[in-house]
Amino acid sequence: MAKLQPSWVETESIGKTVEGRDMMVIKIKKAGAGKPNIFIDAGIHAREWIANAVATFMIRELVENYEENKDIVDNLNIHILPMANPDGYEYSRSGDRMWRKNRATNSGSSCKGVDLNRNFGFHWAETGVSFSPCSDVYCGTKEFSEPETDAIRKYTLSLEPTPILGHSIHSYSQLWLWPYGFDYTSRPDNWEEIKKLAEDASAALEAVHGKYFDPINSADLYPAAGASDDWYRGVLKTRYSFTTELRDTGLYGFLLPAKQIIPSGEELFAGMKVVFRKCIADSTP
Ligand code: 0X9
Ligand code: ZN
Ligand code: ZN
Repeated sequence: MAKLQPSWVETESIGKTVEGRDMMVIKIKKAGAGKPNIFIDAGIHAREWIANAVATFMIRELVENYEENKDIVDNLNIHILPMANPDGYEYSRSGDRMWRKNRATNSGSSCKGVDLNRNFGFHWAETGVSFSPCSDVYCGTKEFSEPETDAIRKYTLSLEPTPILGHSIHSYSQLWLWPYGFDYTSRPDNWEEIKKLAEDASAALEAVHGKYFDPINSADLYPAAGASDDWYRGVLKTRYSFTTELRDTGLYGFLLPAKQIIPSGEELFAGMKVVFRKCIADSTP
């Protein structure tokens, strides 16, 4: 029998996609008013299926294994968008398994889709984008041109207090990326504590199944502007922001076998718990 949804878990549609699907956020808000908020997006890129799966794994851990994760759930309000690009996800199942973008119609082109991780409004379109609608890194006509990114912007800006963490889950390459990613030389003023937290999280992750997630600056992967992580830190002003690139390092790539879902969830959750606990410690007087 299905477990009853606890009173402290709520879902909300934060907006509609291009094709009219709901953008569903799950809020784990046992901590309640006055406790810090955090926001996690997953599946911004359609073909990165392990990201959505791991987000739902973490939701299960937090909600159904509450007793084990009590110190986190009692002290943090956790907002998770496990399916940030549902139109693209559906198309990656029914049309093209390697689809990345959303499913926007682009005027003057027969090519569909905008790369949602090039559409956020912080140094938008300055690096690592294309202005061609046929490109996989097409940044759109302007910042937040897409309903999916605009819904994330509005929802996260509405949270009070401002989230202490914004986190984006992708695949693949096994990386724990820290900001900024739009340029090699721009860093948040507290980059040293952000970098240290990426290193600590990566170490905890590695201890679970021996997978190493390199904790590097995003721009050192390649400079790319308009990603959610940069906007969380630069505009929303979260103290921490990260992008994690999950398994693997290329053997299966985006086509990760289903038997790696649970271990991928277990290891990312171990890393995230280090981040969650730091967020709590920083917010405790
Ligand atoms: O290019 C991306 O959007 C991310 N990599 S992926 O292979 N999943 O597409 C990395 C984004 C890193 N963050 C920034 N560049 N700000
Ligand atoms: Zn700039
Ligand atoms: Zn991605």
